[in-house]
Amino acid sequence: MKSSVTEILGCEYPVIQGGMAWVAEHNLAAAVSEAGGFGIIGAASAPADIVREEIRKCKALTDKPFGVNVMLLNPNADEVADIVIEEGVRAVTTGAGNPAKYMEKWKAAGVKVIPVVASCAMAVMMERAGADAVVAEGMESGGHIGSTTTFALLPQVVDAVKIPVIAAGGIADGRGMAAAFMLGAQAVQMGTRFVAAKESIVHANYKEKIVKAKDIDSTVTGMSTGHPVRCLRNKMTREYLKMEKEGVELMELEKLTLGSLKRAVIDGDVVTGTLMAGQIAGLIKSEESCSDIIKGIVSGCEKVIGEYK
Ligand code: TUI
Repeated sequence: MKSSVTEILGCEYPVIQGGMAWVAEHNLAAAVSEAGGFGIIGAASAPADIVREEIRKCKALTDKPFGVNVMLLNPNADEVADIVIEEGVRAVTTGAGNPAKYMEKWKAAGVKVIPVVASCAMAVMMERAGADAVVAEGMESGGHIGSTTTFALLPQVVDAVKIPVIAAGGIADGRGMAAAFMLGAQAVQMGTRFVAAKESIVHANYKEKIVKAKDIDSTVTGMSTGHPVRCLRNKMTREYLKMEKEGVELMELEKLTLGSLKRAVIDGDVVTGTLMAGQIAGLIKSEESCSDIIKGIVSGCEKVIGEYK
């Protein structure tokens, strides 16, 4: 299953793994790339030397191309931007900001640049700055989100730019992938589905929360702070939302979330940890290998498109 995006990324299937903080480490990225998708190491807020180590560990596990997600709120983003060049990484995706200041040097080094956008305006800006493709990410996604749904955002971004568009948010099976293609996407990016993958290092408690989640089990914290984050409802989100409603100061709110993603991912603290996940969590019923996930979504997509024809 080829598309303009598999050409850009050098992978077999148009299935990209989201660059999730703490979750998207070398084992997951390598497993996704080995399975024919495109794995991504999430640099998130990691120190730059850790990101370099992660890239090297990933190279040791796979000869296939993989990428790095540069989270633009990371104070180390400048250093990470250079490391991806030094390590010859095939592609970068970016999140939570505008990567324009890195674009020229990434392009000059031959790194493919795929910013994640949540609006047409940002997509157009990124195309003008030289992006090879964009990920149009709907608010169904887990983690830091924009305000438009995938179903509304995707066709508008597809019409706004000439570069390929990758759909993200609310996609976890072949039907979702087929729907994204119908709306003009050239590939899909999935996060939550890969959090629950066998090769994902995420704590079993967190994976269980995703597998047991229902359609309405996610919520969005931080609407008032300008950093909305979608995660599964738990004690932490209840306290956060209560404090947010009361107009508690940002510093107080941040105390609740400091280290809370690591607590969930590594320690399995599903009570006070942040369980970032998308609205599609309710569709995920079991822990599967990356290979089974990718084969399943691709064959499911082909089946749906075949029936449609
Ligand atoms: O980046 C993400 N998802 C993330 S980043 C993250 S780490 C974090 N944790 C807590 C608070 C903030 C970050 C967890 N999940 N997705 C891509 C994405 N990018 N979604 C939305 C955006 C975005 C937002 C604003 C892209 C550009 C943008 O532009 C603002 C500007 O600079 O004009």
